[in-house]
Amino acid sequence: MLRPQETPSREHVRLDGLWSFAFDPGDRGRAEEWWRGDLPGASEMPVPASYNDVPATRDAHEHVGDVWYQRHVRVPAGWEGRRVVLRFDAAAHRAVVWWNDVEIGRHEGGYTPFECDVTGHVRIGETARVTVVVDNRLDLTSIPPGIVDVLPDGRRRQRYFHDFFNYAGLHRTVWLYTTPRVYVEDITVTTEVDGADARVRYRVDVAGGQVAEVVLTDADGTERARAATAEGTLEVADATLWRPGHGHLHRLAVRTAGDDPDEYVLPVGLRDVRVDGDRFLINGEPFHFRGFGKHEDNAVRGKGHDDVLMVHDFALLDWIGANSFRTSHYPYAEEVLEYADRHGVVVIDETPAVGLNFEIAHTLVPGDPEHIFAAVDDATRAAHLCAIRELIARDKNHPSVVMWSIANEPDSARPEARPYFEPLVRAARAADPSRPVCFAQVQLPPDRDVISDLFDVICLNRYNGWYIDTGDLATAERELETELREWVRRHGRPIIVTEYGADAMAGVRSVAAGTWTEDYQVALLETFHRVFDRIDSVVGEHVWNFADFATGYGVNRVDGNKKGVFTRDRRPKAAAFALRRRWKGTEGSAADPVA
Ligand code: GCB
Repeated sequence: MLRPQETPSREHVRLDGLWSFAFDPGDRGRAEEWWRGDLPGASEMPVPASYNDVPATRDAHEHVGDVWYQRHVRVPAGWEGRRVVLRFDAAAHRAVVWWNDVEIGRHEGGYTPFECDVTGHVRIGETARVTVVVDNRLDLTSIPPGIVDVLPDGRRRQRYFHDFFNYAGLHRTVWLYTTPRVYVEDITVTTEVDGADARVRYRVDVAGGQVAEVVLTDADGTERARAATAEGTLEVADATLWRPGHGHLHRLAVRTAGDDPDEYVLPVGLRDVRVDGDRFLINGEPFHFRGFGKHEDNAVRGKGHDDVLMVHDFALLDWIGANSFRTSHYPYAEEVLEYADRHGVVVIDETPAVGLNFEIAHTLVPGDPEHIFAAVDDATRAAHLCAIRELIARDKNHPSVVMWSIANEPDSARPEARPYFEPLVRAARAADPSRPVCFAQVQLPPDRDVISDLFDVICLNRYNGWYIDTGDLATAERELETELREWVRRHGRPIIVTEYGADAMAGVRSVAAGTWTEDYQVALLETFHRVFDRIDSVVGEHVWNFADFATGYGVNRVDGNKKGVFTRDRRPKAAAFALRRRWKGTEGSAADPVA
């Protein structure tokens, strides 16, 4: 799915800003058809943002159910005769959209975009009313799954099996954009590197017409290859490659035939990715992942995309010497991937399939099913499949994305996990044969896991010294090493430790390095690093987490999860300097933090 852009044939208007907004705790809106007029009792709500923490009430923070957004839109006069599209980059988690009185689209899945073609509804020059209802409920058919309890007093309470707050709303940009009637619907590129040369295989889908030309240029605008077919291979001799740390981008300009041609320009990074034995290769060279599992999370705006925070986070990744991150536990805003493309940051791109596991959450589920796969059904599977396909459809052309993670910590000990995951892995490979596929595995030894052999890379989330052998790093070190060696012996594939870490309250220090201190966090990370450095097959270390983040309430959470090496407002803890020392070889010092 192509992201809106401005070209000679395309224009767009961002519908960000303050929208009219109403909570609907009594579920009246759909019955009373609120889209037909002004929202009753409306307040104002910024877009993009999570709505939860903006109004400063507990009810807003904990709202479960529908909320309504509305605004008026004027379609520019110059768009007469064009195709007009309303696009939502994200609506968490289910949305229905109306253009004046007419329903124009609905979508499920809170982290991928959807579009509504409004060409037939638009009257140029008139002002239209756009209304969106967004439902944040997670149930056993949604990805991620959850359960909504209805309490004796009639209130709803949302439970889920993952460890981050269920922020909701219009988290990303809303666009109104135009194309010609014959338009470039999609472009798919895969790239291969062959010594100094590169190859771009491309396919262009044109709605209602033909491709006129496809031109590949270098970053400085020099033409490198050209074709006039919808599908083909472009050879680039002596190519400047996209590589980690060097986000060199070519441009693939596509033009359709006819007297009203559409033009679209896709950034393309020439690189390839391969797993060979226990190595992860980018352009044929072994790559070692250094970085984090992150979250889209910040004070007040929740999961609302924010360029300021994004650029700052990338600056901190650079400062600390990270070369990669995982979009735990859902697809991030496309701006993030585009930034990673431009700056050579490597990404493991994850679906929102987090919490397919009752063993971790230890929660009571209605009907008392024995395990998650006894509780989910075909609808859940379909939602998971859809989440995989939508992720790949959106992100397939980003050179920064080197691997798909199709789930985080599912219950991979259950025999039922295998028939559940087999078709999903097949679907991911069918949607993109060019990238490895993985999932992040919860603390289970190789003899208890029934699905890891289906995947290309062994990705392990490990909490030795924290949830296991709490406070005992000597035992943690021994057991981690024993377990990793067993993975190497059984699977012989590359291993990335996709999570390891300890909660640390910023400012709590101790010479005894007890749990929750900054000192224990440093000691735990160093323990893991000693083990990694003794095992060649470990090709990646992603600390959990980049920054502290909001979670639901819990007796082991103090105002959220504190495993960040930065605080929620991005101040470094001691661990940040320790990581910088390891990853950059520079003495990180508080007195000289930007050196
Ligand atoms: C995990 C999860 C992550 C949690 C983390 C923790 O294994 O993948 O979502 O936040 O542990 O801190 O408990």
